[in-house]
Amino acid sequence: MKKRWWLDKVAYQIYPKSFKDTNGDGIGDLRGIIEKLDYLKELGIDIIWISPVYQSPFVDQGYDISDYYKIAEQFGTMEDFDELLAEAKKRNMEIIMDLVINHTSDQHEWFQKALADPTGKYGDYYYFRKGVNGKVPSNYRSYFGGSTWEPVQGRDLYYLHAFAKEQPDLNWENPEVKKELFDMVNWWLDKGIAGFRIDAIINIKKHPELPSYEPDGDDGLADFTTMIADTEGVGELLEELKTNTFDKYGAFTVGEVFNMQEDKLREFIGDEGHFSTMFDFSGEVLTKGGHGWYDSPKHDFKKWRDMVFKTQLKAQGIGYYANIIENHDEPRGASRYLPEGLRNPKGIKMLACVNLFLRGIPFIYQGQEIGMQNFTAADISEFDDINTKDEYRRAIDAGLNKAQALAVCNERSRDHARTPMQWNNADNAGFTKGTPWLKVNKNYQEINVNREEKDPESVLNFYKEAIRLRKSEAYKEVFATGEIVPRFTEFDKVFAYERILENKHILIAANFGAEEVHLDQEWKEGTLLLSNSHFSNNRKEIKLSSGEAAIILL
Ligand code: TEU
Ligand code: CA
Repeated sequence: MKKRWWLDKVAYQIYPKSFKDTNGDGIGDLRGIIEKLDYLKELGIDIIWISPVYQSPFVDQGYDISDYYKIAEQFGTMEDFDELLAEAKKRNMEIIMDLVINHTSDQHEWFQKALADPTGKYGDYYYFRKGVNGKVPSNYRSYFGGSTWEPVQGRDLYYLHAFAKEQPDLNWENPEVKKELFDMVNWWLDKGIAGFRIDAIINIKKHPELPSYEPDGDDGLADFTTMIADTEGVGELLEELKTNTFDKYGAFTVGEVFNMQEDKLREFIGDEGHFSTMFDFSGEVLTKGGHGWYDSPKHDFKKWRDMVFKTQLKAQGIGYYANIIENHDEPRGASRYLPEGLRNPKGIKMLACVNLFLRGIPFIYQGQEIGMQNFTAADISEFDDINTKDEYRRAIDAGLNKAQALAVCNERSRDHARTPMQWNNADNAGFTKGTPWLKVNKNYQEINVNREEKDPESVLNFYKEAIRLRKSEAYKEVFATGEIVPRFTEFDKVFAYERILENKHILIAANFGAEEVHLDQEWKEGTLLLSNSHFSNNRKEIKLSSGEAAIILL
């Protein structure tokens, strides 16, 4: 039986490159994180997930690791890391690392040796295959566009990469690979980190024959996920990983799992599951599909709300999800989930209410707590992200003009989440004294930590209040483990649910619509626990203005 010590905790994701720069090179660093630990403590954070800080050529911002045992020079040293860990512990906070083990960087020593001798020991660390009739071995489309097969110069050989060609996939069928990875995981756990967020993990199990599939686009390719969905046995690998590593340390693990087979939830997050928890991407995935961002479905409030509920209900009696509205791969939650008229402090606080009190552990992404939003690029060159550049090209290839393709990226780019953290109203929002690696959002004069700390009505202070409520002695049990029951779903623009434990009933209700709504009166005797405006429940009904949210104890 799992010990779920983390259930009444709140987690926070740091994207180190954009968090805080202390040496003026324009790149956030470990010392910057140390500097801001008190800020996070004050916010109410217990667990910090740090996106990759390992040595890397940064083709995919550190998700391409060239040495698992080294800290990237830009970010600092192993001494800095150890200090960060110690300083976090002093404050009773836990650190979890990013575990990127589906692939390495092409600069990793293993891959360099494999390239030099594909038939030798290290060749079997990756997927090298012969071409078929002078062409690629099979027809998968990589996540970042084009074939997943990259030719090896001077030979009739290709290697497999689910993501960029600089991210070759590791061969999890090879016991030596698993041993190397498990040793590495244990090395980090021995240091005293609490666990891992586990990257792209569903991709580690490949179909043994690596077959081709019916093309799903004009490029003659089929999505890599088609093969993954057609593959059995990822569970065995995940169990092996767990028993050889996490289990020995009681580690906290959160899986980044897309495309899980529907009936496997218990195996993933049940009492004996592969992970402690995994992110709920079900709402986010609603805007995936088509041939790229340019022809994928638009956000639809009702579909999103109903999907969140469906997922929550499904997990009940099985396990707990990790709940997010944004991360480093997504646009800002405020820009995505709020209608244009509500992308203001009131609306942003409302969004916080519906997200933070769901069943499961909330993960706040850096800047979310101050209400950071998307930016508008005037030109594609303002984007840095490899994925955004690929999606721009896909849009152009599909016949969109430049302005239209740019608009697509302005809506969906991963860089929206990667602009520097806005600390104050000084140059570059106080993120760096140098030139930031990615431009600061123009709205930093208004949206920044320093200003919001002083403003009792700010988004930041609301987040603090909401987190305090979630973790309060009186209610932490009901929020952590209580049942969830969707409410008022007959209202198309209302997001409301009850959390119930024994005789405690708490209603979270929010109005995403432009019109005022009147919900029924059974709550009229309730006690208001939290409100994002001037809610008065001393009346016969619950009346919520546009953008209003209330949390009421019955
Ligand atoms: O993302 C994995 C993933 O499944 C991708 O589909 C992701 O959603 C991507 O942003 C597509 O738009 C993880 C990391 O979170 C991401 O930053 C990395 O680029 C990727 O793995 C490769 O390591
Ligand atoms: Ca720096």
